[in-house]
Amino acid sequence: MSPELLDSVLLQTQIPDFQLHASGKVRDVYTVNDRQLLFVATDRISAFDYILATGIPHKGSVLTQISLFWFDFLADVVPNHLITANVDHYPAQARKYADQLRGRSMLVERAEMFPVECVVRGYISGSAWKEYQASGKVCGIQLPKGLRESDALPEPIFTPATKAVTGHDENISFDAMCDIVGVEVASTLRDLTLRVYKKAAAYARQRGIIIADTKFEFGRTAKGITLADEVLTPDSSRFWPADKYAPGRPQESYDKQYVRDYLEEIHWNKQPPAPALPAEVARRTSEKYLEAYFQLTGHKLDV
Ligand code: Q0Q
Repeated sequence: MSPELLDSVLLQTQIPDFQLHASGKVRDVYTVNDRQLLFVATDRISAFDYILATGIPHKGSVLTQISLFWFDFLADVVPNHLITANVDHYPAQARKYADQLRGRSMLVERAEMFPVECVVRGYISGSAWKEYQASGKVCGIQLPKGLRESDALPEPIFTPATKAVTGHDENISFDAMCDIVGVEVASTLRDLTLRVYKKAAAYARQRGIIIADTKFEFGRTAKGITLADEVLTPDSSRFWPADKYAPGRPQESYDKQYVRDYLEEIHWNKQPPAPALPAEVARRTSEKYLEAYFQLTGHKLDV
């Protein structure tokens, strides 16, 4: 990988003017004022719940631009928390950090976040597959017998989760969700989650990408129940290349397969410290993210 490309990788944000509001594996959220937050997507990549030592060039920009695409595409279904992603329109104190923010950040409206992950599944995979094998159900929902791993479900299902202290999502039943947010909000979140997923998944499928499942976060703002966080990115969803789809086994990841294959190759024990990646694996993974953006939107990302 060229030195310039390596230099363009952002692993750690440095925005001392603002207090860090939250930090995830890939994204950092800063408090701008009592009404606004600044979301910055770094180029960090995680595998098996560990952040790897090597960043992926342009990953944060691709994830941010994919969220922006979906916010616009879904605006007729649900309001969202985006104020602007144009750094020139950020508050002056934020514009100082344009070199860390351009293309990979969003100024968003602060919302009262609901403490539930709104997960929707069009295909059975991951933790849902394990739950189905054990009980024939997922989140208390009885599924047809005889499903194979990665099979499409007869209808997408809403499978909410809460974030356990370990940071792992814990699947809960709809009734348990009602106990947390109330029946009316739970019903509205389920309805919105399913409508948003169906519209997005149908579009993505036409573009050759299966969105097998995804996770939405909602909050309450003056606009009412509002779609927040990142939306339908390869980090918050399972993206499968449609032309390689074959039920009965786990599917290749659209974006992380090179990384997973490499970690298998070196027999990483999935314990810290997470390994670095060869430059070639980072470069090819970067290309997959740029390809995902092009395949979804029909536009090449200007990087
Ligand atoms: C908010 N998060 C998630 C997170 C670490 C994202 C805070 N509009 C909002 C949002 C949003 N989105 C949040 N709070 C108030 N208003 C979302 C869990 C955590 C990194 C990225 N944290």
